[in-house]
Amino acid sequence: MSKGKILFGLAPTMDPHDRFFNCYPGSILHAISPLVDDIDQGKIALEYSPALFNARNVRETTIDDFLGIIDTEKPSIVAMSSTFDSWHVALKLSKALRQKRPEVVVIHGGPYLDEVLEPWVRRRMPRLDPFESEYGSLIDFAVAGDGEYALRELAKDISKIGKEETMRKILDNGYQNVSGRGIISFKLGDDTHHINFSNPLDLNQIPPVPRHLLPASSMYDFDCFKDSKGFRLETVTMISHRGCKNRCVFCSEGLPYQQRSLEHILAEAKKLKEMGVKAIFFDDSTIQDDDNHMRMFHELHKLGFEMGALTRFDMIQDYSHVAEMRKNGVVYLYVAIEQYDDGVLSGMLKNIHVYQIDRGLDNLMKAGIRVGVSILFGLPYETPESVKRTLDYIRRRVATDDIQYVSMSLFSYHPRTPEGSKNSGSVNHFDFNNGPPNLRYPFLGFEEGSWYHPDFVTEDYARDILVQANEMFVHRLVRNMEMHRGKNG
Ligand code: B12
Ligand code: SF4
Repeated sequence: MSKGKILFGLAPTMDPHDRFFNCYPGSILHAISPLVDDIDQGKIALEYSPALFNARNVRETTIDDFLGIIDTEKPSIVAMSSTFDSWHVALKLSKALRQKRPEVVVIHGGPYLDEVLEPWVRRRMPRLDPFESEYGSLIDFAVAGDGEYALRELAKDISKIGKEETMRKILDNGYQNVSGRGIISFKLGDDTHHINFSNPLDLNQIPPVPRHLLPASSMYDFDCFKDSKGFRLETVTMISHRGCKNRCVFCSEGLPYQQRSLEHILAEAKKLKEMGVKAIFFDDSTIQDDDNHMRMFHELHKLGFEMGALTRFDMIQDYSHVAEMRKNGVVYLYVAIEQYDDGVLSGMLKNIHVYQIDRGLDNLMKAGIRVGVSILFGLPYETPESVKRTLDYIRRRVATDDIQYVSMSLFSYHPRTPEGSKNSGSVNHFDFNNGPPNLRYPFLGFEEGSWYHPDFVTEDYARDILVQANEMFVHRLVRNMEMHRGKNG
């Protein structure tokens, strides 16, 4: 009997615009790393397709392209990740797959599916429910939460005992020892089951993400690391921990916080060096959440890497700390301003004040660290003054070259955030059932602009901000990334 084959993918977003720097499909690569490692070591009688389905944005040909890969690769299992609006696309892809090859077992996971599987979301937005569509079950298994070991067990069992026996095994408590915390959902007969697993997950046991599934060109997606001649450096992203110790009201990240050891990170970095990687961007929400961050920068710099990371302004108040980061190879930091207004910052529970934004930016300038910032409009507590103050502030700091990149978002409701879940009772108001309601100008001039915003964020309101931002700092907006491309970008 021939071995089964698994195809991995990240469902593309419906937003047609450029992305901030890269398209690294982090979620799916993290989720599959133990499975790929076991397959590589011959521990699981399954092969994986070398073709990762990772289209940047939805196009007219997306479904055909996907089915084309299915025809060529003939997988027996498809494992797919969804971030944000891509869940709507994921459902369409699954439906097309069901119609063409109903025997293929479909497993889904990812940050947006976690939101869709919230019980109140399933109740209120039935069209998002993958198990109860008008075409029946569009997928076979959904995994919310930590995906890596649940996915490995699912793939192993499905290829060995088949889909239905795997479902029965899960119902018979066969998955109680799976590492990590999450929920496996599936439909057997007429009943949909949601089975919890909750065990420690040791990040230091997880093999490095299988970057060999990415094309070499993905290393040239980062504009913030360039050599002296303006060529982009070979760059990858990494994470040093998971979760965020803060709880801003609009954001879906949060606890539990988990940490990788320095040894585990360095072991991965040494392999990256052998692959010719020269720069690392840390995707962690706030790099200083990791108590070991400075030692990590130091050791990675000794290996020859340049680095960039995400941080918060309250974490860069001490100049000697910022200067030490620079000395240890940090050349770029991405920091959220959101709005340059204490009232708005307090409303979103950001725990940051404008004087910290000033001091933090000054410290970065003095230390010689390049800066990207994010700004966020459409918040329920913003005022015309706070919007103007924010745009003026960015204009001033762009003019003096203090800020290189500006990512401009519209506040969007996400079901799992404190602000999003407040709306759990207001039926039809935020009807995520129907996909992005604002897939058009001017909303698409913003990150997450196509999604659900408060009512006052009308077309005129968004256009006014977009026009001003374009007049003031068009060349720095990441939505206009084409203007920034390095020589080999
Ligand atoms: C890298 C990244 C990207 C990359 C790649 C996308 C991706 N998902 O990999 C790019 C740059 C393309 C991107 C774009 C966007 N992103 Co993004 N991104 C991230 C980031 C920084 C890291 C993702 C990651 O590697 N996490 C680490 C892994 C370990 O965690 P994880 O992603 O949750 O994956 C685990 C589980 O979800 C599960 N799992 C994941 N996939 C699968 C698949 C299967 C089959 C199974 C079983 C399990 C499983 O297992 C994994 C391991 O435990 C996160 C923030 C963060 N720190 O997580 C935001 C984040 C995922 N992005 C977010 C958003 C909003 C966006 C954009 C809308 C931004 C924009 N305006 O353009 C777009 C949308 C893209 C799309 N496809 O729809 C939000 C998602 C909110 C939500 N709940 O949906 C996040 C959480 C950031 C935030 N707090 O706002 N992003
Ligand atoms: S916005 Fe940033 S600091 Fe706030 S909770 Fe989200 S990841 Fe953490």
